[in-house]
Amino acid sequence: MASDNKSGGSGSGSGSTPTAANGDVAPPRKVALITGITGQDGSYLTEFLLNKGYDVHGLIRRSSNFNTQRINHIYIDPHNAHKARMKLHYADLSDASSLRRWLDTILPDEVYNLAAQSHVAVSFEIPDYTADVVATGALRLLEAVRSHIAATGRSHIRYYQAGSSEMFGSTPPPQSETTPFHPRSPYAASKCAAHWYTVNYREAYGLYACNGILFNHESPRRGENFVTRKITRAVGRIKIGLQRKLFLGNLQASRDWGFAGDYVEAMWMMLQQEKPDDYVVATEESHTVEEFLEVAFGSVGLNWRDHVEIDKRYFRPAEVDNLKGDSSKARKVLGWKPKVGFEQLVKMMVDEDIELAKREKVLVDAGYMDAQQQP
Ligand code: NDP
Ligand code: GDR
Repeated sequence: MASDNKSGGSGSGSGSTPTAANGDVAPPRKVALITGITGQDGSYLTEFLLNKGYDVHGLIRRSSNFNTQRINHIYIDPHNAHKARMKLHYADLSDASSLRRWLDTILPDEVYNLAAQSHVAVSFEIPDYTADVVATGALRLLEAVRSHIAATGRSHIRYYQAGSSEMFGSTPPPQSETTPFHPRSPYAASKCAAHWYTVNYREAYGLYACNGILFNHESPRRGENFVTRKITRAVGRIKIGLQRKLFLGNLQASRDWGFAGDYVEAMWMMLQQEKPDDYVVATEESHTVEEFLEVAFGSVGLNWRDHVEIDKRYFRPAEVDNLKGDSSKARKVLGWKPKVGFEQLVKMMVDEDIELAKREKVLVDAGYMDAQQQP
């Protein structure tokens, strides 16, 4: 995919108007704008919205390597204008002018703010940058939406903010919409700021803006330095003979892990309600990292204790010990519930990573890749 094809594509305006098979003119398609479209959730949300008949515009940031691996399978060259319903544009949450410009060009009906420096441990290393993107970035986008509405009168726009269970931090479970926040990292504190900016824009300007407070959600597309994917990648590579050891930090932390594909549906559901509100999205089941290891290694007949070593480097200056959501409001009001359970999720990830490791092995055996190389 050439980078020239990604940038500068003009927006489709307020949704292109498809013609039905019988010649009738169908209502214009809804238009969604997604920040963080190249991330795990962005890729699932794009698939979900395209299936719902939306035109999807994604903001991507410039990087020295292509960063669109997770959406390449749904990308159609914009020169095929009648077929391409996902379009990509360069922007950055640290660049307010780019956000306003694309809003004015794309004229979205729904805006999903998924972009973030989303790694908790890394946020201790780059706290200033994390706050700029996660907290102030959300404020920049809210302000761009507010000023876009003021200039155009397009007050029907709806905004989704990707909030996190990390905001609860050290407050004990079960955590619901009424549980006090006690963030334990620069990332979590920044997400709290973004949460309150969103509430404030709703109260101050009447913006239709929702906070989704999502607990951990994983998939075969999860970034490889989050613990679940780090484990399933290692299981695949160990099983196929490409790796022997896996170095991890705190195995006693508990997380409420769900499947990302289920969670993006909840984001969309929030924006379809009559009134904007905030919702916790969770499976209501919690497991330790050690339990994840048991199931993941056990699923391919391996004993994790033979392979895992503890490395202090992966411990955090402040840990979040125990997260378990109470998502009764989302279940009642939105009618949402998770479809994929814990064991099914782990198996899905292990199965995909075994296949990936097999492909890597072909490259290693052919001399195209070093076995030690972690792609
Ligand atoms: P990822 O880390 O997979 O994706 C983050 C996305 O943000 C990527 O597309 C990344 O681009 C983009 N991004 C990073 N910095 C910037 C920037 N300065 N400007 C524009 N884009 C940027 O995260 P997930 O998909 O897992 O999560 C989506 C959102 O939900 C995040 O906000 C995350 O904090 C939040 N969240 C995630 C949960 C989870 O369990 N997954 C749970 C709760 C909240 P690039 O591809 O170039 O890196
Ligand atoms: P988390 O996810 O911090 O919950 O944030 P992560 O997978 O990074 O950590 C979960 C738990 O595992 C422990 N852990 C390790 N973590 C990593 N990354 N690497 C290790 O080697 C390791 N060993 C043990 C951690 O200490 C932690 O307790 C994710 C992100 O997606 C956030 O963006 C999101 O907001 C929250 O989930 C909800």
